[in-house]
Formats: sequence, structure tokens, C-alpha cells
Amino acid sequence: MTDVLSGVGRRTLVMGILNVTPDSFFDGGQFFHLESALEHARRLIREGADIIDIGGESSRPGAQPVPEEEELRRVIPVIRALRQESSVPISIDTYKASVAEAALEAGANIVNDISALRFDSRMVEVVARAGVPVVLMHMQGEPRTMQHNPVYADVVREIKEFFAERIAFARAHGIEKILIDPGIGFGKTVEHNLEILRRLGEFRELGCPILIGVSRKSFIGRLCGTAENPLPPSERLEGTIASNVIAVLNGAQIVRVHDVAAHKRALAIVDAICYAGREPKGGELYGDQHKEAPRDGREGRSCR
Ligand code: 9MG
Repeated sequence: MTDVLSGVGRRTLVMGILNVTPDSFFDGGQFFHLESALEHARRLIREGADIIDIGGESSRPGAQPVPEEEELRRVIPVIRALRQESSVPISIDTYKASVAEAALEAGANIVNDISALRFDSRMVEVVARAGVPVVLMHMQGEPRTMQHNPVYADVVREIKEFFAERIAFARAHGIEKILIDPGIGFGKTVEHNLEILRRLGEFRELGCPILIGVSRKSFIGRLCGTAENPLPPSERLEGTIASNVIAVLNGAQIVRVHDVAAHKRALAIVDAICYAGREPKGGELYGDQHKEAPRDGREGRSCR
């Protein structure tokens, strides 16, 4: 497999979520066993997923860490079996170096690290040695406590500063393929999430492809219901698609979602309008990360 993200900058890529966990907020327990996990992966692939993101530890607010051996036990057989039957790019959702290492060995091609290489000092070496793309996600705090009163003076400015430091760190260790993700819901209030989505274009100045993960998250439940009586995760599809369309218009190139088929349809329209006859710009493609970024980070896609 040469470049697992060769579509970046040419159309919006869809990353399908496969949680091999008993406790994820939307699908926890559904794909906990090997056969049900594989069945779900096959469904995501049939529906057109460009990448399958496989995780063995829930990162929902309040989640407790999972021991390394248990995380390995959950994800490695799924990755190994999926790789046997499909060439789909697989991303491993973990912040543990040993899990990433074993996952890459089993056939994963991308590391999705919600800690942006901060929680395990060995992770940067594992990614650099493998030469694979890494997703650097922003999070204030840690999953167990991150929603306890998150505070920012300027949420977008602070996340940009965080990325500038993390990108420099990764590059200094020899990592070239870097995606950034502002981490919707990770130490953010509803207002923080909305401001990030509204000003997502400002992250383009950093010159790395942008990944966004809003799928069925709690801010959608609050906005479509109330703070006291939020809409449950099972009823958040429309809000998810609306959020992702805005994110794509504002510069997101990969969307991480539970519902691949619905997003492929919505994005067929968005991409036909926004990507038509358009050459990728610097910062949108792999290998272009060091070239000139778009002039103004506030500008959205060329469809404006
Ligand atoms: C694992 N995980 C849960 N939410 C996520 C998000 O928004 N982005 C990324 N990269 N990973 C996430």
C-alpha cells in the first residue's frame, strides 16, 4: 500500500469508526466480539469508508483507562483478521506506544493519537520508525476529567499554538505525514465546539490536512434538545451531518463518523460543489505540508 491518504485534497475522506469496547457512548458493546467487529468493518467498507479507525479504549468523558494487555486483546485480532481480507487503510485509535506498535505490525497504516504524542513518550519513535501518518488531536486534560469546566481565553488561538508545538515536535523526530484534529468534545464546552467549527479554516495556516470528529457527540444532543434533556446519541445523525458539512466547507478533509453510508451521500453533493475542477493547494496533500499554506486561514473552500 503506497499512500493510504492519496485522496486527501481531491475529495472528502470518510473514516468509519469501529469501537471494540464495552462502553463507548454510542456503540459500546455492539462490536466487542471478533465476529461482530469484523461484520461491522465489512459493512463500513461496503458503504464506502476510506479508512477504518479501530479503537479498544473508550475516550468518552469520564472513561477509565484500559490496561494495555486488555486493549491489545481487543484490537489486534480484529486488525489482523481485517487485513487478511481487505486492503482498506486501517487506523489504530490509541495513545499507547505498545498498542500502536502491535497494531502496525498486524496491518494498521495510520496512528490516531488523541493525546497528540503526549501520553506515552515512546509513541513518537514508534510512529517515526514506521513512517506512517499520525493524527495529532487536541485535548485539554484527560478523558476522565476533561469536561470538568474547560477554560480558554481564545479556544482557536490556543489550539493553534498547541498544534504548532506538536507539529514541530513530531517533525523534529522525523515524522512527515501529520494530520491535525481540534478534538471536538475533548475538554470543550458546547460554545468552544461551535467556535472551533465556525473558525476551522484558521487551522489551515498550519499546513496539515484537517480531520474532524463530531459524530453523534453531546453538543449535538444539547443543541437539538436541551442541556437538561439532550437528544440521545441514537437520534443525532442529522445534527452530525450538518456539523460535518460545515466542517468540510471550512476546510476539513477527513470526517470521522459512525454512519458511513449517510455521509457518503451527503458528501457526494458537497464534494461535487466544492471540489469540482479544483487542484489541491499546499497543505492539503501529503508531501505538500512544507509548501506554502493558503494565504488566509479564514478563507473556506473554493466554493465560496
Ligand atoms: C477516538 N476519537 C474519539 N473522538 C475523536 C475525534 O474527534 N478525533 C479523533 N481523531 N479521534 C477521536
